Amino acid sequence: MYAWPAPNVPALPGQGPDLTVHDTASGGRVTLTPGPVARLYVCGITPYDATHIGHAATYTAFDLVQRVWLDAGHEVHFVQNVTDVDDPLLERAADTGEDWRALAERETSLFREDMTALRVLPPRHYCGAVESIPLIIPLVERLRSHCAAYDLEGDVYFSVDADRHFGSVSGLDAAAMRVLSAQRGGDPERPGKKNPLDPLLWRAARPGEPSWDGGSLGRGRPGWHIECVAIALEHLGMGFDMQGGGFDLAFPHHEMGASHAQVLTGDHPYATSYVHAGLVAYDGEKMSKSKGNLVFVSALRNDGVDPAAIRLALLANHYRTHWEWTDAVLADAVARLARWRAAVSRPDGAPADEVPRRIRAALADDLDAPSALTAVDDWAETQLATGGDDPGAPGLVSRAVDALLGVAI
Ligand code: 5CA
Ligand code: ZN
Repeated sequence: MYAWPAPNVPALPGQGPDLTVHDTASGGRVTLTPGPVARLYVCGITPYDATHIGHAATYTAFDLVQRVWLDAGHEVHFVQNVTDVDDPLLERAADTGEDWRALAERETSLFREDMTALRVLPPRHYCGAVESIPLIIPLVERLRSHCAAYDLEGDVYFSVDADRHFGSVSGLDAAAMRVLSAQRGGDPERPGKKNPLDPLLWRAARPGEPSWDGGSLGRGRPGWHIECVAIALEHLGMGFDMQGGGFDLAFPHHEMGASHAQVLTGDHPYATSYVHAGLVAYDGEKMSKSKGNLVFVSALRNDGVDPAAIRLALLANHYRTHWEWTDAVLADAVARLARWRAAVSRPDGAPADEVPRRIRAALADDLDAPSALTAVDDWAETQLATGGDDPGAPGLVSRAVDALLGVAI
């Protein structure tokens, strides 16, 4: 499916350093050294509700990855999915009486508008689960022929024991995995499974549910993890540079995805790094569609909030922390944006050569956006207090903030 329009990324003098990130699989920091083309997969939304601030924070974090890589001289091949058929989407459609396709299309459109407003660079390939079914079916068939999949009452399950690297993404023990599996879309209690953790690859058609012809698999619909694997292998191949998503995707989603791909290809690892963003809370609880404690990007925009201020509010929190959205977080960002705009609109300029250097160093250091914002704050403070005699400085700051932080001032 189509993605959304790309914002302009201004060119900056010089080149930034390579990115060091916290990798969930190794449990420590890794400096990534992509080839000329850096390959990034970031899991997309399940479109049964519009973009909330938690989604926006996660996609903004991975947008920084793209910007750091571009600034370091790489081309970026970025791929994202849309889980446009899955249990939560079908449940929501059934609850409200809406056609599930209409719901998915509407919320995906709204997501595109929100990403455009937030100046998130679009993926090169934006792929729906439904349109990817022809890619998914042969993978499930191959897993079956490798004896890594088995049938249970018409459904097809992946056997986690087929992958000797299973567990290497999350590093969790079986008991912890079992708890998370039950909370995050798995069915560890279902009788007849070889291992309670085994995830669905293909779900046989049920009355009232959409289904597709799966060839030897029979009619049904795809499981969640194989969807992302099919899309990532098709467009990126094994050993891509980063698999990204929110913290809640580390297990089971990214663990299972890695296992599917490793068994399918006989290769390891699926991705060179697994990077997870912290979860944003609101009213004391993780912001989530199922809890309903949501602040929507589109609602803020409709209230007249400048999307650049929303983006600054997200960047003021380090991507790995779990933080809480409050009115004060937004008010601080609105004030900061006004200060920065006032500073760059003065005709003269305080020396600014340090600004791109400091932003680059902060972002390359595990995407430390809060420190990058401080670098701009420091310049804006001097600029507003005393100004200077470098007429090129405001332009340089504004281009650096746009190119590296995605904020147009
Ligand atoms: N479609 C799947 C991924 S293939 C999915 O998880 N969709 S989602 O709509 O539930 O979430 C989309 C992304 O937003 C995921 O990376 C998820 O981890 C992230 N996310 C969801 N809630 C929050 C939150 N409160 N804070 C930060 N990120 C969140
Ligand atoms: Zn995914």
